[in-house]
Amino acid sequence: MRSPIHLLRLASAVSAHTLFTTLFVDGENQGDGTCVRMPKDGETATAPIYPLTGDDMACGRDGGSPVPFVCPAPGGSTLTFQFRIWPNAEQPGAIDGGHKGPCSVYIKKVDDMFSDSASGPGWFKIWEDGYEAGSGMWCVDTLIANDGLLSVDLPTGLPAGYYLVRPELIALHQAYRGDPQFYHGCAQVFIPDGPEGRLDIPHEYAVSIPGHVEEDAPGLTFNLYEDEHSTYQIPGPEVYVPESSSSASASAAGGTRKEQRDGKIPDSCLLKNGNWCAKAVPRSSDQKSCWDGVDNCWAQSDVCWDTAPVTGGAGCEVWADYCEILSSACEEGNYEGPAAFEGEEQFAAVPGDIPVPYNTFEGTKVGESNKPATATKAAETDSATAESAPQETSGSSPGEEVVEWEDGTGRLKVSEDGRCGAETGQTCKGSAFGECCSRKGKCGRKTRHCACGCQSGFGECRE
Ligand SMILES: [Cu+2]
Repeated sequence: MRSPIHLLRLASAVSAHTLFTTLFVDGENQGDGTCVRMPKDGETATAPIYPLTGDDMACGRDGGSPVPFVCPAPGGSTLTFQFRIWPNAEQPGAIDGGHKGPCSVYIKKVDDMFSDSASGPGWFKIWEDGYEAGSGMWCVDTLIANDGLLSVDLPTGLPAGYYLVRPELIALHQAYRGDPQFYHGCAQVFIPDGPEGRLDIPHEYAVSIPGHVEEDAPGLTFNLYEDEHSTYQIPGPEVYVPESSSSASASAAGGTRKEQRDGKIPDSCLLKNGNWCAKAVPRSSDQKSCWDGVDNCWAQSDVCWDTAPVTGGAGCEVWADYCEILSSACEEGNYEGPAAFEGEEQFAAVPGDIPVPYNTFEGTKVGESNKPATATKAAETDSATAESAPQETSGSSPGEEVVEWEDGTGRLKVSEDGRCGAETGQTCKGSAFGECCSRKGKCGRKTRHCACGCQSGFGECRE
């Protein structure tokens, strides 16, 4: 029953795990490691993160250390996270196919990106995907099919400011013996404008990390080889998507607008590698200033290599080539300088098309109706239109199937997939998922299901 082949493979290829390496904002590659907190030790960079109670649960190993850059990402923009088996992309691959399991995306607002702690309270989940019975795909299967790329829209209801965004994968192949494996990391983003007011997350959605999942949660002890996949429950809090207060014009009608002060990638940046930036070498006109320029160049090069993330130093090599050019010029007596920098930032090849955000478990996202931009965005990109439209439909169609029912007591089915409410015509009463139907239309037994917005027409409620 257990596949010994997989165990062997794990033993011989330690790197068959995965790491979140690269952020894309609205399809734009921010550069490997740029604005991403990553482990510093390349040997263990892709290994699962332990323990559940440790601070590394927040942003991964070394995730308590901020990186210098914070990437701008407007509310509602599409964030794409790339996961790689090989952090420096020396070989292709997202994660070993044996690592089946769910994915989630959490975010946390921070006042100060460089001093606030990533671990602790303030986190909430904006997206999740587990197992989809229709296609037989786990979220990790979809991730692999999308070449390691996972796209999620930032909510539109987030006030301007600094945020940590945390994609999380859980591999369940060893969960049955008490070893669910977490793979996660954090991107540092800045939202320049958003609705007025403080970010006020309803208590039932807010979590601390560590502490966002319970060790004995059904979704962490799940037996991938024996349990019915369609009964899988994603661990952690329910998804909460803050919506803009009124319509899409909320930001025009006031709202908050902030200037990014911290972590801006300088305009003077000639070249970037991870979170390092090259600055222009000072002008030179004689032998001494020429060689001073060369020294300046190599000093910057040292910093580039010292700070290169586990994704590599392709940019540092480009910079070193430039230093060589400057050095030859001085040697040849061409002291007027420096020569113009003509190198270019190096991007690892993106392994596939940027996928369209999809959402299996939240059939309709809160606030989606007042965001016609989503549809337009897909239609505008003509190359994307053909593939993306059907993909979106297939992703959400099982949840949107209209089950006929007349009233709250009429023809409700007992929930077979953990969903409940008017949209599905399913009740939690008598279901395997718990008797209460949450505000978001999911069956369960916890406070967030049985109180705070519990839907009494579709299951039990208690105060
Ligand atoms: Cu692994």
